[in-house]
Amino acid sequence: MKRILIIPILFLTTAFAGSPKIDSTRLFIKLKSGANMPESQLILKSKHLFKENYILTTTDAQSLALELAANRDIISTENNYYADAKQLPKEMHTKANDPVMNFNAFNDPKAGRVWSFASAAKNGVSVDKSYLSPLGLEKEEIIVAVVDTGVDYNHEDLKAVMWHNPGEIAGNNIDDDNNGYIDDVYGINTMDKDANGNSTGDPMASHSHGTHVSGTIAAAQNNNVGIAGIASNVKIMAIRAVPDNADETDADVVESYLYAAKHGAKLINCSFGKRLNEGGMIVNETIDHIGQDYGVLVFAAAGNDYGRNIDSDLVYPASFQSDYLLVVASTKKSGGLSWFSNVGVKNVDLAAPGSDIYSSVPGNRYAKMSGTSMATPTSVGVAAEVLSNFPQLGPKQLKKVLMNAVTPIKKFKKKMAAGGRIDLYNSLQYTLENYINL
Ligand SMILES: [Ca+2]
Ligand SMILES: [Ca+2]
Ligand SMILES: [Ca+2]
Repeated sequence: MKRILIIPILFLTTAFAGSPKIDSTRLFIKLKSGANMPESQLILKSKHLFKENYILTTTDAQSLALELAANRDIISTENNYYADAKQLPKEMHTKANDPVMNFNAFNDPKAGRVWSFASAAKNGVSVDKSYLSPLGLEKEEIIVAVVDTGVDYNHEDLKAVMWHNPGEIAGNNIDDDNNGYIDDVYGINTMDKDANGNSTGDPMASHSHGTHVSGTIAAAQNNNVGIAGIASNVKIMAIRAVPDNADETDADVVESYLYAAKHGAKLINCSFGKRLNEGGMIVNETIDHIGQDYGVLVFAAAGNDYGRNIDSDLVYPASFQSDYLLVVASTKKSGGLSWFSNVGVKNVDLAAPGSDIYSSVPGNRYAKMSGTSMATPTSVGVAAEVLSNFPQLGPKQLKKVLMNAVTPIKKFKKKMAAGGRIDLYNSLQYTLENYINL
């Protein structure tokens, strides 16, 4: 008889939610080119986002939207929606009889617990194999933004791989690089605003989620401490935009994406999502904008609504249409899809290990977590290592490599576009062999 599984509750969505909650203090507007910012007593502040898009701070977003509807200088307005509260994946502590694998590429004492490092035949993504037979190329440093619940940047296995804003001096209460953020040394915190309503500069973790995601991508390899991340020459930019109840807003997501792109991130990990959107397109436009103008590829979790098809039953940002978005489903150690993972042959691109993933959590600890939240950084880690070896790849080329080089799995054919599990070894070999044709 099989052992009884204790199933954690994750990404618990509010199945009977009504319309999404609207932020009454902010409104997005699209201004006609060359037009002046409209004047209204309801507007407290305006901030340019990109192209014709602005965000207004207001005393009453709904009244302002009504007022601007008649203004010929305004192409459109869009509310700032909340995601709706839900539960993030929880830490599951390891058990004495949890299997420990033998990986030869790393000396990190707990790396053997990261089962996804195994070969494709053992349902992993061939991390160990890739490092044991390196291509011999000089690897470029890749900046990865983790837009999440913040990161414990003092963690013993993360502190060496944290991105540092080169223009910012820590702790002097001055915005040294004049980017609008004071003391943003590791990234920003859109969950914490200063007296002027600006996001603050300390993305220290609140929930363990973002620290776990970061370790999977980038935990220091071969330092004889903890685990190893999948990528070897990567820096984590920490952006806290997801509150502990996962009720993030579109405005904070847009701000995070723009910050990441402008400060050099080439990959963005988005292990969050929401079910309701009501036509809001600003996040989708931002993904296209940073893809086209900054060469960024955004990775989004397919979501954990127990096999929901996100082609017909949409979730965001995963169901947005963009060449610069890669959407990830979750697999388990036995090779199949995780019981919770969403699917969609059109909107889900590929799958990656996401069940029982062992990684770093705040306070120099390590724990397992499960979710498409964990499958996403597994893919980002693979992508970062490929990009590090082949830094000339653009975001669309990188997406093509990762999708074409999956380990094909028959059962996945009708569930996601690439029909298989991401694989580091195959992706590196595929790029090497097809480089001139990509
Ligand atoms: Ca600054
Ligand atoms: Ca400073
Ligand atoms: Ca380590």
